[in-house]
Amino acid sequence: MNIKKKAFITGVTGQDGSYLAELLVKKGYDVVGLDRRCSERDYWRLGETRNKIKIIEGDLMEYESLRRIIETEKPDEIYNLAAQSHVGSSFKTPLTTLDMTGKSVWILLEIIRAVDQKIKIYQASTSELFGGDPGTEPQNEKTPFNPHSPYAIAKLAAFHMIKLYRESYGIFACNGILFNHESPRRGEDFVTRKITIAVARIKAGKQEVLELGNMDAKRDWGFAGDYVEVMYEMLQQDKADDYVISTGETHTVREFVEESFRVAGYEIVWEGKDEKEIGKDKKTGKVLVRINPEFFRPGEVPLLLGDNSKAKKVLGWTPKVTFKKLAKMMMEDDLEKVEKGLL
Ligand code: NAP
Ligand code: F7E
Repeated sequence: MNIKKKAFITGVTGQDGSYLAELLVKKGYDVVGLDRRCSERDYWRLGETRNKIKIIEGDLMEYESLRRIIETEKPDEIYNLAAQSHVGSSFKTPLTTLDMTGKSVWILLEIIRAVDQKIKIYQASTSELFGGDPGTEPQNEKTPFNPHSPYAIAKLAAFHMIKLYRESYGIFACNGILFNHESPRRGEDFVTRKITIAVARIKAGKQEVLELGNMDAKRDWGFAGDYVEVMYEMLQQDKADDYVISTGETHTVREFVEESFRVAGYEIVWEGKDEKEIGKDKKTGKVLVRINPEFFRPGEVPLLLGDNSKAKKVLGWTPKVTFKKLAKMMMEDDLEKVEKGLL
């Protein structure tokens, strides 16, 4: 008789949580998701999957209630995806970020240690640990860390706690050092989704212009649907370890803007420099993109580019969706949402 495995996902209402829940349900898991109370929740990311999983109210910062959930549900695997995940916001709320993104991992590890050391845990670590110093790319598992934001510092502490509990207590704990990954379910204040929503609204005449911060920043953008597969794979190995997950391609924010407008039928021409830079519609000369210094960050990560050879070799994983396909997928989805009056 096959005994069903059970997974507990924190952050199940977020981008990655929704794709992971879908994947694990397909694989025959019982899935339990943690959901913090909010004033209105429509579970739009989860869609049909909402009815196939169990949602339990709780909060990352509540030791006792998290412990009760884990003692009662007895999961085989925990996927810790919940966090204050916005780098820009972490400069505005550094202490909350330290708690939600860093300390919460201590809490979970302590619960595993107390309740059942056989529970495996996946930690949503990040390429932000590298800080993107020029000359260190492509970044892999051996690249030195140099975090440049309260978010990255909190994630760095979490990274080391995972490693420490693995090495000290033998807990099956893995860090997935994931580079940026996006999708039509991406939060609206991350740059890719902010761009695709704005382009779709501009095309529909609902918005005049797209305002951005640093367009020179380079990111290695992949698709969230591809990346959740590798979270699962990490926990199925004989040995717990840490892996860089990336596409191996890097592009500027400006290139993502150009590509998104291209999918929507525009060609953007650039004029001016730094804060004066503008993007115009080649056909009409209308300004569609400009810089708003409000979106600059006190600390920036200029260039991320990942070397995923270890994940390829050990986990047999390769990303299916790369830059152009990703921009097209997101752009087409937001064009449709705007057409339906959803944005
Ligand atoms: P996301 O869409 O922002 O989702 C974050 C999730 O965490 C949401 O479900 C959120 O709940 C939940 N959460 C936040 N604080 C909580 C609390 N105190 N108690 C319970 N739940 C809480 O993030 P994502 O893009 O899916 O990323 C998933 C994880 O991977 C995050 O840890 C992120 O830092 C990390 N990561 C992401 C990327 C990327 O490019 N996407 C790359 C590397 C690492 P609400 O719905 O209530 O807000
Ligand atoms: O910014 C620049 C910004 O907020 C990307 C998170 O999932 O990936 C994500 O962090 C770049 C930065 O993502 C705007 O300055 C310009 O250089 O989309 P983002 P992020 O900071 O890279 C990592 C791997 C994570 O772990 C995080 O959880 O774009 N940028 N103008 C802008 N960014 C935003 N958000 N808004 C702008 O208007």
